[in-house]
Amino acid sequence: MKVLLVVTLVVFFLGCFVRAQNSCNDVTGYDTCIKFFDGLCFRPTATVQVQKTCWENGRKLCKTNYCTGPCEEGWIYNLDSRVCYKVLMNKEVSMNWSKAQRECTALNRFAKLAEIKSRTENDFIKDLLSPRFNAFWIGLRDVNQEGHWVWTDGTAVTFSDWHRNEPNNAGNEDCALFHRNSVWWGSAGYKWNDAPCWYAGNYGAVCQMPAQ
Ligand code: MMA
Ligand code: CA
Repeated sequence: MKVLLVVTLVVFFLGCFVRAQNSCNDVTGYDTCIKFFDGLCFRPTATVQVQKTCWENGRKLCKTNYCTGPCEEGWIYNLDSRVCYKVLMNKEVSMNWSKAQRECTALNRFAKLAEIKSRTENDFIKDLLSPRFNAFWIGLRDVNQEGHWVWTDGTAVTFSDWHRNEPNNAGNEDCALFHRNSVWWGSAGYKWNDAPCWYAGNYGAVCQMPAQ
């Protein structure tokens, strides 16, 4: 009888352990920078979308789990802003600003280039960017009035993360992007730069859309 009880208990706790390992909230094997989306990962529909390995000085630091949460399949949820993001970076042909905006809308009619209103959102997005692309368009322009930067929803910039000496409108630059590297600056660390809207170098884009 005692043995049976012990066996039952062991099986029960082992079961819990296995279940915990399979849940989003488990940190086994990962380091502390796993991002939790409290509660959401426990929803059966909330799938882990991206597992990104972070590196520092050639050392594997951690894996970051991102969740779809209440977003459409293929999008990543930011619990802080409650916005869904998708980074366009699989294109063979790179895109200028207008094409990037169209590509976002083509995914969903409520989608558009990202409008980044806070440091938290900015950091969240920067984590999603791939070094394979040198820059990523965002929904910010000064087309109507030089130096007056406006998000595509019409709101003026409150938060910004321009690179030093940017925006400089070098030869008429009216569209903003995250810039990884530049021959002029070296590593730009995905600070913002203004670039010509028609330019289509090795560029991706960041789309956003509301959660469902
Ligand atoms: C490039 C281009 C500009 C940027 C400057 C910085 C030469 O132009 O990326 O947008 O402002 O570099 O020197
Ligand atoms: Ca510039």
